[in-house]
Amino acid sequence: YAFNSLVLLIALSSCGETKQEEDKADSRPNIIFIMSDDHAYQALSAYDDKLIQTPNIDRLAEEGMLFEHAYVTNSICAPSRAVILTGKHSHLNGMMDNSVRFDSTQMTFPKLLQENGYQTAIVGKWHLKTQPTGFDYWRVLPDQGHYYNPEFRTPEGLVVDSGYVTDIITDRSIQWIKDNKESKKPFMLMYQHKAPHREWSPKEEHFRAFTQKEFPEPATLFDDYAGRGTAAKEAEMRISSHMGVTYDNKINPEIAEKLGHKDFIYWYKNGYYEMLARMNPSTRAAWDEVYGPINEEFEQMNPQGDALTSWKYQRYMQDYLGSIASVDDNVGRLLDFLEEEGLAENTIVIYTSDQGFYLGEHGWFDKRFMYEESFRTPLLIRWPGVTQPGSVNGQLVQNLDFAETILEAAQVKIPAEMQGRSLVPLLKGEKVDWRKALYYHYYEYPGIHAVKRHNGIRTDRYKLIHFYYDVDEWELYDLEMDPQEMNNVYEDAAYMEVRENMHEKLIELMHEYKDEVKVPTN
Ligand code: SGN
Ligand code: CA
Repeated sequence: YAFNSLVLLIALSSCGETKQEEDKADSRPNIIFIMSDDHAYQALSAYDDKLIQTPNIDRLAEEGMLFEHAYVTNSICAPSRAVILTGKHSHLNGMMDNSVRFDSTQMTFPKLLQENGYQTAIVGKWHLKTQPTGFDYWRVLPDQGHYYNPEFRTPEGLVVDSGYVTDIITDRSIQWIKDNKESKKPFMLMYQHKAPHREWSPKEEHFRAFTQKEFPEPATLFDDYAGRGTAAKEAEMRISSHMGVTYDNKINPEIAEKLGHKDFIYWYKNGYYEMLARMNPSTRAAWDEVYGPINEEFEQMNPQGDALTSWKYQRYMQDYLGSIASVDDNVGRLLDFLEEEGLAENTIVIYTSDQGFYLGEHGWFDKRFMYEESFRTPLLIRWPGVTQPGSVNGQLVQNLDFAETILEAAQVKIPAEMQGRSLVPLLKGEKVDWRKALYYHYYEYPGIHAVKRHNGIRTDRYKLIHFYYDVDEWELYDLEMDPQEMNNVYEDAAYMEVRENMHEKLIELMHEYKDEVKVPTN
């Protein structure tokens, strides 16, 4: 049997690659998949320009398509990455939460591209613990990685690159494209940033500008969670009480301790010192110059209560947005490079994030919930000659669709076991019958930030969520009447029909996606 399959393999590969075909350049498009970590659509000016201008990332919207309703399936890092690689929901790819080790023997889209004549690479955030497979080149951050002078995992072992992480990931990506320029194969690069993940550390050239800005507070910064269930009330991701003034807001632990802030007793204190210890002397000097006066002012003002929350929100936004400024600079650098090398025309560029993020909405930071800010994610795709520049798509799409999209664009057969749907028809501007509801399932509980397990569905107008495990609570939102999701209408008599309908749809989708968790019907 082994002998026969070997013969078959030789026969297949020799008929696939005749001498003539080898010489002919492959005209299939190159693909660059850009993903940042925790980049909220509220902080990307193609979506919303009240917080920051991101002119370089916006070019992808101006020259391509912006998806208004792009979502994830499980709003957390490693699970999102596994969904993207496999085109399957978490319960089937096995990566239910951040603690799992990704089964890298399973089928992924990079492996399929590699088998079908693409050169493949991944540079930057990986987070799946096991060694990357399906890549000709890989250089990834261990676990979450660091902002300053970060280590990278490589086939040769751990190495340290000096500089700021977002610049380094870009340099290495550009270098890989240059090194393979002579190849006749098209390439697929996963260019994945650490930024703007917590602890939101900017590059020194962005320290000053962002710390001098003041940002508008979201309407729900002081949400009291009335009108929602236990899950929202018990989540530990409030700016007021779970964000630390040291590690998160960059106040020296000695000052924090003197003023009676409690977060110095947690590991946050060490996180703060570790962050400083990683900086070069010049970065540290720039840091002291800008963050020193912030510390002095904080000590003098000693804000309390709501004033402290407002102060923390400003500090949070200054650093979070400052770290996005480098992502934007570097995306610009990569796009310019593609143009200079004559590669832009035949390269599909995708920009997304592993999930959305709370920028003070509902008083929160972090993600995890099926509420819009973390469920939604930015998605911009530029495909010259195929996608109409400046187009906007309003269909319900999901990161579950990325593998299928990339495979179709690369003219590689989409395996039947993948659960998403290729976005290629949408990118071509074709009118197609599209899905009417999205399925979501989050599992990491008990765990950091204490967001309870939940699953649910979203249609264009309604959202039904079931929180389970140590509770059994349902929430229903009318997104047209209540876009901020402040008011659960599950028990509202006026919504009984909608509620029944949503329950039916949820069960349908669970069957369709083979998710067998036992969910009571109501
Ligand atoms: C770290 C962060 C959390 C964050 C998780 C997951 N804490 O644990 O705030 O939710 O990562 O993020 S930190 O203090 O270490 O920054 S994820 O994007 O990898 O899912
Ligand atoms: Ca993330």
